[in-house]
Amino acid sequence: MKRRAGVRNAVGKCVAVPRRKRDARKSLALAIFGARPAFAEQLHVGRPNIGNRGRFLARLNDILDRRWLTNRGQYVIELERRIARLAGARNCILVTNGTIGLELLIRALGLRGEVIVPAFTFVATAHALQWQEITPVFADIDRETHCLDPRSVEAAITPRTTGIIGVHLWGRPCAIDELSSLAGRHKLKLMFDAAHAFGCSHGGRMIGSFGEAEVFSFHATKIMHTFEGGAIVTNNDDLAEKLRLMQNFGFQGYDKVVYLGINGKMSEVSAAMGLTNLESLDEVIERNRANYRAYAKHLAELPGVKLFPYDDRHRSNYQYVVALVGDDAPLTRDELVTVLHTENVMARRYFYPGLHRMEPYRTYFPDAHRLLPRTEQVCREVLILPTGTSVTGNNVARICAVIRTAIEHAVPVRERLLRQGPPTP
Ligand code: T4K
Repeated sequence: MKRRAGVRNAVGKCVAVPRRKRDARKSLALAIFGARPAFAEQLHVGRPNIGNRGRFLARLNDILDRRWLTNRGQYVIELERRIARLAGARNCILVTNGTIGLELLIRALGLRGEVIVPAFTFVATAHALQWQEITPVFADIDRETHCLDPRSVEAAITPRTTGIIGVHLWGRPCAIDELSSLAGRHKLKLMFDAAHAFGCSHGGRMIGSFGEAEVFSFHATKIMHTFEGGAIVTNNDDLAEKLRLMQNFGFQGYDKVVYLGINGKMSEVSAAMGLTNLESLDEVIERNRANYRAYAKHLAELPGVKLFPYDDRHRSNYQYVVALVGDDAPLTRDELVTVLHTENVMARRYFYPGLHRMEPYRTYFPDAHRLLPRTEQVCREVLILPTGTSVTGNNVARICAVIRTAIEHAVPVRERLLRQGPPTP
């Protein structure tokens, strides 16, 4: 009896692969078969964008000449002013990094007990709560936006709930209107982790002015960076004043401490990098958009693989190129990651395996996955591909050629990977 031609996909279903492609292993130009890797050097997700080097160095010299290095110097003040304007918020408080920004805001808002967050986010969102002995309660996400599903949030509310942290994942705004009315009805504080969403909008309004406050990350890998850094933006002047004191040990003047505070200040050198990067933000977004379009073109009509869509009603920074490798794809996401890494394309599985499967949350909530079916699904599918100013259109074409070759020759590729042993990631 003739055997069916194909490979088993992620859910064990047989997916057809054309005969011509199944028998082509000898001519396959993939590094897993011994060919030269597609890239001589590793191509990373999150390679920092560097703005005008000359302007940064001039600012650096000025800082050294003036010997004012930190404690809200003129570059920090100037960057705060520009970010507040860009984000459409009255106040901006620059901080050491996004995680400290989240921690400060959580404390300044007086959150305690339980706070609802997605499990599909970077671990800092939950750690910022747990670090302060507040329990993060995981709600499921929407399959289309990868952000909190308001129905799942509502189902997670208990008498101990004091707040909700929405995350604008990949820079795509979460369900801001629904979450706002939910928070209003249940008298909960609503804040946003906007680490990915600098330069993005929700309808006609920039991300930065929603909820009680929003927090950006300016880590080196972000579209706009200050080496390490972050910002809290808010229209609430009292909250801003409190945050400013808390980030500087609680000092009000030289000798008077009025709050329990920490050191969450940004240095002048970081602010100088931020100002320099801000000047080229539009060019960086344009490059990201062009790369996104190139990926969309080159990956079109590939079985089981599609790009996470950005909603045209909102402005986006296109900082993440998110490919979704479905259960119907001839290769799994993890198999593709191994193929790409062998080609020196360091694709990432953000935010696998989901916070509910990481410590300490895995131990605290061993059954959480039962309540998070869409998080589980998306964690299996997401493949982040390199973009940014160090990635050219030719690079994108070559990365996509690797993916296409692997998918179209799934049978020999899988056989080879099985012989090779467990995947690298
Ligand atoms: N909330 C959300 C939703 C977040 O995504 C983040 C951070 C936060 C909160 C917290 O904000 P911060 O406290 O970090 O400001 C990276 C970043 O470290 C992290 O900031 C970011 N999210 C997350 C999505 O990505 P990793 O573990 O992937 O970083 P890493 O060091 O592996 O960098 C990625 C790649 O970038 C590397 O393989 C190489 C390349 N790279 C990296 C650095 C630092 C460079 O080429 N040059 C560099 O200087 O987490």
